Amino acid sequence: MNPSQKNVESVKKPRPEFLILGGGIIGFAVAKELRKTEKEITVIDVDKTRVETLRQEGFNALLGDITDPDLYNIVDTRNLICVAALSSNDDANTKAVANFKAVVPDSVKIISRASDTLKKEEMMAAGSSYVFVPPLIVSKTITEYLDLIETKHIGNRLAQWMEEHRGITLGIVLHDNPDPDAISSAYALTEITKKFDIKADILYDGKVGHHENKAFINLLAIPMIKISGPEVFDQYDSLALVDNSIPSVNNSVPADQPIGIIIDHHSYADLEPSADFMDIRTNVGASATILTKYLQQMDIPVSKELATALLFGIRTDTNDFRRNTTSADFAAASFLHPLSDHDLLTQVETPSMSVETLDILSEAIRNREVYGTVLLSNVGTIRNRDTLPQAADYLLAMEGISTVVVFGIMDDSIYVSARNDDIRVHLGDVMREAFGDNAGGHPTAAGAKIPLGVFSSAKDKQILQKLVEESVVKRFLSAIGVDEDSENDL
Ligand SMILES: [Mn+2]
Repeated sequence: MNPSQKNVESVKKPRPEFLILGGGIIGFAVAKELRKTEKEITVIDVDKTRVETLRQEGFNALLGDITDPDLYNIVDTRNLICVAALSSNDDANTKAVANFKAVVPDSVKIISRASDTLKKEEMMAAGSSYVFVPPLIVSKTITEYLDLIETKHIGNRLAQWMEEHRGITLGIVLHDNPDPDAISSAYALTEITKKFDIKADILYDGKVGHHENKAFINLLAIPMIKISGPEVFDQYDSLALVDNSIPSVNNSVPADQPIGIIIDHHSYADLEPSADFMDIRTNVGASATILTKYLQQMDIPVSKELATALLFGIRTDTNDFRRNTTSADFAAASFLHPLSDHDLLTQVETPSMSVETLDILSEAIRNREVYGTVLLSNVGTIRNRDTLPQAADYLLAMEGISTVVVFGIMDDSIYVSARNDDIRVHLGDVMREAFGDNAGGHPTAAGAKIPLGVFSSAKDKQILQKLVEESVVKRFLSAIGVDEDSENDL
């Protein structure tokens, strides 16, 4: 053997950008994925066979105990960007995190894997800047997929019912004295029935009381038939109940009348709804939200009038997103907003919410970033700073959110508006800590006006937006004590 080839490992240490500690299932998978980006990777594992396998796969692999405090000596750490402790052993990972934290500069990020949230906290305390918990990631992915399957399944079942009843006549019955949610939902259902050559009429009893509701029906020209007596129902092959579920309860349908379709979001104590097809989701704020989902799933074109009607339905039933609002309602509203006729909306409603505020709210919903229970949203350039606190108010109604920060740029300043309903936090103090003398406020409502001076060198508008966003988000999260890496989807 050529003497110069002896001890070749001790002469030339690997100089990784990414150091992976633990070459098991996850370490191996991560290394494989990173290799695609042509990064320098070294994997360290205590198991000889594993190291051998990794080498056969073409990886730089070293034998070593990841809990060894001198481990960093076996690699050249000059190019190091990240150390990832990915073994299946929580305690070993925690030790490795602490060991590396003590020797590498702060610029090197240490991340790790934990089997539960308790271990996650230990690792964070040891110096890990990002800890992932595989069971949580897996369950989240699966739940999202199951959600998708469920909505698809229900959509398919409605389509199937319609297919089986192709060509019939359908009476869509609203509850007595119908409101915009019931009316818009029925309107959406008639659009769906058209696809299946089903001729549907919207039937109602009682009065359309509120002048807003009258304006709504007239402006959108929704055809509705007032029920003249029980014989009306005999004219239809089948009946649907929308925004209500039980024959004879809050409607004039005879109690023993068979029902084809029920779509509703109310619950009825001990009364048991019954129909061929039923979709009752008591966890959403409006029937219009459910119908909007159907339109999306079934690829039914949504006209300006229909979008406007449904949006108005969701808004009135949730009292402008203040009552029983879930992320499904926000998602539906966000889908409908760009399709709807804003002038028409202003004509219909008493201006409890200006079109401008609705624009900003829609933008805020789209751009939201959620960290734990904190929601932040950059709405970009604004024309009226009063729209920010209004948007923040509405977003605070979202499930699981206790603090909202909405911000935007006007003239030469960044305007920040914050709202919260967490009594443990004094928002005014948090805002002052984040933005200094530019901010102030009360425990549950606060604001800031920050001069753009610091960013004025950024000529490009997009770069400016990005800088503002990063700065506001960072400062606020740090002041309120929330980890920036804890971003989640909502
Ligand atoms: Mn309703």
